[in-house]
Amino acid sequence: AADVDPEALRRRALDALVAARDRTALLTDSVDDGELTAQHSPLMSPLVWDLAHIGNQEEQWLLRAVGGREALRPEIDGLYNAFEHSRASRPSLPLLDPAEARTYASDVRGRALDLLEAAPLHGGGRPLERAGFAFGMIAQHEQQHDETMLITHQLRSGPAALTAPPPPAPAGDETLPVEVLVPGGPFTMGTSAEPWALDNERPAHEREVAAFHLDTAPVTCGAYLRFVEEGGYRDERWWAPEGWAMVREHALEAPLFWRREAGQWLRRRFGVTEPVPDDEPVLHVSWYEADAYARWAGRRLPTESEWEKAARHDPVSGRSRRYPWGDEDPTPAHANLGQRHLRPARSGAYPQGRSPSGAGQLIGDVWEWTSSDFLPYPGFVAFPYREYSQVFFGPGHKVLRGGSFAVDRVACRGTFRNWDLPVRRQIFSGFRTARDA
Ligand code: AVJ
Ligand code: FE
Repeated sequence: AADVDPEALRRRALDALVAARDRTALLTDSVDDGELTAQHSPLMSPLVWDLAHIGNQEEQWLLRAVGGREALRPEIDGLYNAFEHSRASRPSLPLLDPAEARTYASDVRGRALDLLEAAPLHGGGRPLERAGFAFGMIAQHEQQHDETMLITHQLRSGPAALTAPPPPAPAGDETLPVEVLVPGGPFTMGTSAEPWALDNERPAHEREVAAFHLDTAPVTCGAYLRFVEEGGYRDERWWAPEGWAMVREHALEAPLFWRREAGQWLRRRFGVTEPVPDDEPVLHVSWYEADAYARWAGRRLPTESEWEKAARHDPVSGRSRRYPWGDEDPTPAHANLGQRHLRPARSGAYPQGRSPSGAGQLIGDVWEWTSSDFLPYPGFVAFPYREYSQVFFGPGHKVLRGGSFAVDRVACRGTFRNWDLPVRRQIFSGFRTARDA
């Protein structure tokens, strides 16, 4: 499945780095300098922090670790270390200004591309360099911050700075079953083969998963609205204790960015207020809200292993695919990825992206909360740094799967794991529900 030819890998790395930088430019050139340095939400960094942090990570891993170069600006490392300063405190740091941040990031990039041109990219060598891993990791890192910056765009007030065409409509007059059956038995979870898989996706290992039913599509705004209107946010029965405390403390009554006006539910989406669409996956719900909805519906969230089995297991061959549709990299016909659209597609879209079980939209559209805590797989080894995954393992973080419309394909695959606090709602999060067979 994976390219091993060094020239193909070099091209793949170059394309991924260029695509990430084009997207970073779109996100940071679409607002003025005042907006780049402003704090749009205490939950987020100023955009100019993400920009220089992208350059700083690239410098540390490509120029210094791979290339053995001296630091270009050693004095700024601390400013852009996410563990030294909280997001809320970042605007008061002596950050590079927008022009300096752009110059720094492009200076680093020029040197990184020189390194890529000369990199051996063979199968041997140091693990960081094997199959261009460091280049792939840095492209994924930049794309992850591009998603973070898109969240900041969603949180900012004022008129829209970004526009995009709507995603494709569902295929014709097809009526999909509400749920699909995933047969019981073992499957291979995680990967040891995917060259740019991050440490937490490794290694491949066998898991036993009993038969279960899974929603064909993510839960829609229309379905979620019934939970809202039938008093879901006022009934303690549906909520985990911490979730109920969150609902009471913040007087929650609907997903983030929704409001009710003159008997109609509206939502704000990238600077535009519009009616809540009925058949689009619900977005901006916390794990607690997803968990409460599932209980109200008489169902539950899928476990992370269930999600991955539904997305990857091929019952004919018995092997796990890279994606629901097979091993082929995502194209625009498979999934809503890469910020090509600024919203999830309606339920039933992307028929070419379905899994063998018939589940759709597992990749792209909305991140899907699972019931599982973020934990290491058996045989996990932190690589190349403990702060990517290891320091987050434990019951405090819940796993999200599948990627959203805001995730680039380089950072999305059947094995990819994301995680966040169960109270988070500004992320592009939705969910689907399951039940035992
Ligand atoms: C994997 C999305 C949780 O954004 O906090 C970026 C990715 N790690 N820089 C995050 C990450 C370091 C991470 N998530
Ligand atoms: Fe980062």
